[in-house]
Amino acid sequence: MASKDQITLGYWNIRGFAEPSRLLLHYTKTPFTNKLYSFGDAPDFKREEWLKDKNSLGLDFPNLPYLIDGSLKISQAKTILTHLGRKFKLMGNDEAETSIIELLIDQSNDLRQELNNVCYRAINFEAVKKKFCDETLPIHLKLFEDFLVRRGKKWLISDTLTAADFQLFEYLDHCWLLSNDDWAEYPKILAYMKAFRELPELKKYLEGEHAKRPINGKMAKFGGVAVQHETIKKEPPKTEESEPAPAPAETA
Ligand SMILES: N[C@@H](CCC(=O)N[C@@H](CS)C(=O)NCC(=O)O)C(=O)O
Repeated sequence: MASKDQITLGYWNIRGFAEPSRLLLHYTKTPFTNKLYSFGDAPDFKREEWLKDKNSLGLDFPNLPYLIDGSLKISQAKTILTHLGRKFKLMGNDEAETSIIELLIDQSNDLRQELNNVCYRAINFEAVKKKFCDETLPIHLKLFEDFLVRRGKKWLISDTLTAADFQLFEYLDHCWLLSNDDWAEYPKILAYMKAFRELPELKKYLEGEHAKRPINGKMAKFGGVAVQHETIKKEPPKTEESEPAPAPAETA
């Protein structure tokens, strides 16, 4: 097995764009150095820790996340994920499957970018969040729900995981944490996320380190501190016996 020194994944001390690759590395039980950079405190959120390293790592395009895999040094989150996908044979069994996996990685990335606009760029956060949850998110969820129904597999492509699953799960989870809806209209997605959470290879990581790490930087309007699944408010399914919903968790 490779030593911890073979692979270094560098990123902010958040889930953000690096977590799909971290999940893949944990799933494949790959030892790696999880290099975490911290932001300074408000109001400046200084990036000194990263800036000290930025131009001395030998990256052609210095950015976070980055991956050092032996002599290979790359940035760009999707490139890192597909590199790891190829390395661990998680990019499908033929060209067509690989293309669909890449499509799914791009599609779920689009969703994350929309979420970023809400979390980092919204001026009127509550209004922008409402528009995202009422209009944008349902469009994405319906597309993924229909895809899962059409394919009829346990995971996106087949009954074994591919690189796309690590990213889709992660970015759906970011949206789930923000959303107040129970997603009852998307039963396949709910089953998919539940099955992912229960993967024996990932359960411990998901319930430990992963759950404690915020999804966003601390300057974000949402997700800058870790939000626990158990405490975030979800509208309960509407049944006569429904209990009142718990109080919302404190967020960023
Ligand atoms: N397209 C790049 C975007 C990378 C990016 O925006 N990185 C942010 C964090 S998510 C950053 O702080 N980069 C460090 C820098 O700009 O120096 C990717 O997907 O990896």
